[in-house]
Amino acid sequence: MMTDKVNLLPRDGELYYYPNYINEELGKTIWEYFQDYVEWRKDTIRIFGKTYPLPRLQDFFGDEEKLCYTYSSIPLFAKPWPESLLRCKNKIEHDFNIQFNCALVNYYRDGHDSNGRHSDDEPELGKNPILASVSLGAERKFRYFHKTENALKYHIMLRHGDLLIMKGAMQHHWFHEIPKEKKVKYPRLNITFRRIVMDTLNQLNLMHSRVSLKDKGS
Ligand SMILES: O=C(O)CCC(=O)C(=O)O
Repeated sequence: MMTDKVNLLPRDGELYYYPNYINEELGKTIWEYFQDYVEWRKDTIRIFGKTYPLPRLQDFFGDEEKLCYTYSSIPLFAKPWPESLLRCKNKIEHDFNIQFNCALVNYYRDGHDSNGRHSDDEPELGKNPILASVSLGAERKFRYFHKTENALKYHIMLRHGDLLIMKGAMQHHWFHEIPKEKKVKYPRLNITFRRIVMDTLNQLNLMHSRVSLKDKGS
């Protein structure tokens, strides 16, 4: 299925677009689950020494609680999969022959919410991570920029049911973002399925515990 698509990146990575990939029934089930969801995390970010609420709601789900994903210095421990996300994960795994063990869910309440320029290059995702990103709800702009070639900047409009697959060296060489679009009045849900490499996570945890033992003078 992946081979019949054109790579949207001219170089240094791979990005594939599957419009309308999620069927009406599955999209509706996921959407309704998160409309009633009240356990969103209340995370903050620090910009130039000041603390602000994250400009979106988010939560993190996965195969086991010890899966921890550290994103913008925020440690996220996995909650158990809601049934609808598991169905969605199984479908993508089957269609693309890939395996995921967790997903970050972002909820953009309206066009004032956003996701700043970043790449998903955390060490626990391994060297060239594959991410499957599902969009539901309001249409929003997904911008992507090459990290060193300023002329290489593009965008794609993501609509209800669309899927993006990011892979290869994309996270090393490209940033992506969801900019604010103040005219957007409706919410949007985004789910990025990921695979945390357990060996790397264990090594990172070991390093962290050594550092904190040193801090305590042990
Ligand atoms: O909302 C999106 O489409 C992008 C989400 C994203 O960049 C992320 O979760 O890292």
